Amino acid sequence: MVSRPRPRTITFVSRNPGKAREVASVLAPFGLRVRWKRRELPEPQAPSLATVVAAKLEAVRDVPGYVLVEDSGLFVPSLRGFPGVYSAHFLEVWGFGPIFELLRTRSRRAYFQTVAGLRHGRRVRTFTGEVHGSIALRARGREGFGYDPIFVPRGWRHTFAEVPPEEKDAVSHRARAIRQVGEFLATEPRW
Ligand code: ITT
Repeated sequence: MVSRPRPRTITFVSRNPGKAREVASVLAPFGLRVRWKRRELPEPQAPSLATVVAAKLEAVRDVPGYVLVEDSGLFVPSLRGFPGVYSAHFLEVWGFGPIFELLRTRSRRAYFQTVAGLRHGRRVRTFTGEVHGSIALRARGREGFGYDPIFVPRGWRHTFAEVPPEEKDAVSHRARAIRQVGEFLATEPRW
């Protein structure tokens, strides 16, 4: 059996610098260096993160080596999963205001989900991570990005934006998905 050398570098394609930082720090303990390629990928209107990731994986076919993409969203079950797959667009257009308004009379329970997609040549794999918690009564903190100021993980008193990056990385949806990527590459050297 011929085993291939393990990858040392992964190219992460995204427009979001906050994601790139988190992906790099989660993969570092696996001995993987992350090269961030800043690129806006097509995001079709799709019913699931997995469908968006499939489109992103298709769009990075031209990138050589091991390539990673991901799509994430904040899902509020009492809003039937909204903003979910529309999280980026909703935040850009409306900010947090309408979410606070809608949740005045509804359950504040929420979760983040990340679907990560790994490509190497023609092979692709996906990995999913989630973190459950609730929507804060107001935005708090300056760390992180996106919805971090309004998300409180279950069992925490602080939002993701109120803690140092390592604390978010210990439990986050993204870290949970990306750690699986690191574990997969560590145990599947022939992939
Ligand atoms: P890509 O180029 O990787 O797609 P993006 O910022 O457009 O970058 P998404 O579509 O996956 O990424 O993001 C959906 C939205 O959810 C967007 O507004 C993000 O800021 C937000 N988001 C994603 N991950 C988050 C996290 O860990 N904490 C807070 N908000 C997050």
